[in-house]
Amino acid sequence: MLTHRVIPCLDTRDGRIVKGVKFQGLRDAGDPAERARHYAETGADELVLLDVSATPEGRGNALETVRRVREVLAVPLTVGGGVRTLADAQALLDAGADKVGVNTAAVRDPSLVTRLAEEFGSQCTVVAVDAARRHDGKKGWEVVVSSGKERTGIDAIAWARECEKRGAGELLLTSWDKDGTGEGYDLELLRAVCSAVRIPVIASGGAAGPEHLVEALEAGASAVLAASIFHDGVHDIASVKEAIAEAGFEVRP
Ligand code: 0VR
Repeated sequence: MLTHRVIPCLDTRDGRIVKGVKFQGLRDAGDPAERARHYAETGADELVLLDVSATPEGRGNALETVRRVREVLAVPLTVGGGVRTLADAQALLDAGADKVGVNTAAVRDPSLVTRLAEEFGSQCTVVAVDAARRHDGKKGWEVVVSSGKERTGIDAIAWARECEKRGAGELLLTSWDKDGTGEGYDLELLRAVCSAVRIPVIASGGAAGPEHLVEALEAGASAVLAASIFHDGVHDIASVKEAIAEAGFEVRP
């Protein structure tokens, strides 16, 4: 049984950590390198750095942020946000990322997943899938892109399967509905995706306490990502890992 990973997420805009609800109302939540060091020292298994700057200027210092976080981090670092080309990915890997996350650009051009996996390897290729429950009573979830601003109508389960087929090494599955709400992960979405693919699925969006992370692992996630609870200091990584171990899951102490 593979060890389950606890992964804090640093959403950053213009070089600062931000946090909102359903990707909106972003408030300042501190300095990326400072928080990264704290998370690494208190047991984070990996870190995700997600640049959500909307403007090219904001994106300008993303590489600098990666370098600063890399300096203080010994655990694997996944970086996403605005990656559109192999060159974008190469720049992030050169700056110190171990894996690159793609989201909107891959939905627009799915061949990007194939090309990233072929060029850098599946282990470097993470596809972030943001999924929202369908409207007007329809069942299932659709893929949302551009920080949740655009509903694509694409079935999220089918998209997850296509990413696996194209060589994605793992999926970072965020529930748009649950993001930042503290209501817990969308467990139905998790169960549906985890039974549709064989590659690792990282649960994301909604965690407010250790019990939520345990539920996500029970739903089949290989790893659990959280932002709000760790940034707000409501729970620390050690207490979350204790709960996961008590629930009978393998976790790095
Ligand atoms: P919580 O643990 O619920 O705070 O959220 C974890 C995870 O959903 C977020 O850190 C991250 O995936 C939210 N993503 C995006 C965004 C946040 C702001 C703007 C855009 C995006 O496009 O994913």
